[in-house]
Amino acid sequence: MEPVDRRDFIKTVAGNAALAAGDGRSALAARFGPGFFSTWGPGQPANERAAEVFLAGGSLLDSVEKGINVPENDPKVMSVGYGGLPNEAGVVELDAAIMDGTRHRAGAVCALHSVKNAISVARMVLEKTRQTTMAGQGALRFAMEMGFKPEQLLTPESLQKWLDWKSNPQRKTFWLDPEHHDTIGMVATDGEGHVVSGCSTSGLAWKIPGRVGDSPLVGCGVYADDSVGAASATGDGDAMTNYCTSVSIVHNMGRGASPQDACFELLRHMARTDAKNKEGDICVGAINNRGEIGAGSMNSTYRLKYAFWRKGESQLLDAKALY
Ligand code: SD4
Repeated sequence: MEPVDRRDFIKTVAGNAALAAGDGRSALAARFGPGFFSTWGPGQPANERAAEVFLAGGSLLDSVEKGINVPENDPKVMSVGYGGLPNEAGVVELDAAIMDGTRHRAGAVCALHSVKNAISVARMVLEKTRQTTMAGQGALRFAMEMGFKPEQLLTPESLQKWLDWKSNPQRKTFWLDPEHHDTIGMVATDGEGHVVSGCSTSGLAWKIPGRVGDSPLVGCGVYADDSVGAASATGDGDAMTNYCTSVSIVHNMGRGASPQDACFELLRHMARTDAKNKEGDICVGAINNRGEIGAGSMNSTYRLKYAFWRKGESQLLDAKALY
């Protein structure tokens, strides 16, 4: 499928088609090629890193994990990892999950503090345990056991923003800031029918401590099934969790919808069941096991930008909005 909208097309070269096609994988891979889709602007360097890892022979899971590490490590991305805006109490609490469409299994961490690469801790949950989701202090303890080092995730900038918020008597105790929606949701295929979904976020700025959003929840922020495809979501996790967005989109695709139609079907369902959702910050993206992609925003006020990498072409595009 062609990307849904070519306005704001930004093209950078991060390899070339020959590289993608000539990496020794199957003829099918050469035809469709691997594809990496990520939410928001910081998704573009994340895709490029994921593609680099993949083309160097890494697994799709490695590629998605390493790609997501890019915004996690970037202090300028204020809703993921290091430099992410903190909760009400000034603590950066991270949510992340990664799902393998072949094993139909995920690893996830919720409300993890002091470790910036939440997606890598989630990957360890997937690879080293028989559990799926770990939260809070237990997740931190697990991360320490896995060799992650604790560090301060507040940067001078995010600390200052929190102090400004804290000292404002009119402050909202819980709010969505469209400026700071950079949560990375990445869906990817190897071009041979394997799909992975990953998501990492510091969640909503100034959230109530302990709050868990949609990002680390299997079926909400991530879902991947090699027999169909993969999906992810970004925006108001409290609204989206109630609709199990990612699994709904994958099931829509399973019933024959294109990734684009599958995203819009979910958005329409949310709008039908609760009219307030029409004004909601709700964005989704999907890829099927043939490498076709789709992306949708509920409305044009909060419109998703998404990054897509295929055959050495790295693009940043606007998703279509339903309203
Ligand atoms: C959350 N869905 O914690 C996340 C926030 C997000 O872009 O996606 N921001 O609700």
